[in-house]
Amino acid sequence: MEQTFIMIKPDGVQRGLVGEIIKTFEQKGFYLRGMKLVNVERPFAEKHYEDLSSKPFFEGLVEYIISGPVVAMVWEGKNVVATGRKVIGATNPSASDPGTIRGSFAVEIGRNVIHGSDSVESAKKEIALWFPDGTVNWQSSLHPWIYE
Ligand code: YYY
Ligand code: MG
Repeated sequence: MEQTFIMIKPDGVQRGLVGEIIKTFEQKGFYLRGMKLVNVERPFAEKHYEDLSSKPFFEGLVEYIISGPVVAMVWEGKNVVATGRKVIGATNPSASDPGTIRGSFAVEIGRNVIHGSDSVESAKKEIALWFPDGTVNWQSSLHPWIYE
């Protein structure tokens, strides 16, 4: 099944939103496959956001990501990449729909609480970067009650 990379950014951790965010993905019916709390080194943050290196906000973005621990996760499920992006909400919290994570918990684009892969291809790249030793393979006993 499809997997995505989700990261609770330093503001999400500092503000105590870890449980709330995990709950959202769990209750939707996605499966947690990997999770770790990490202090990100600058070169690693630059690598994660390398596609944005020419953007004017890149330096500030890297500073933000290394400003405190983040929670890195792999979630699995049907259409989890696209659905995960919907659950997270638009990049700028001013435009995120109410009820989305960013719509509910964020105000500024540079403090938008959470990252989610934008395509299946970038999910694969990000999971390989953040979880080089692989993730945990398990099957929820509730699977037939969530998936037909
Ligand atoms: O995938 P997503 O996080 O929704 O947006 P991206 O376009 O990939 O940008 C990554 C990250 O960069 C965004 O979550 C906040 C920050 N950012 C910013 O600070 N200012 C912008 N104008 C655009 C993005
Ligand atoms: Mg992105």
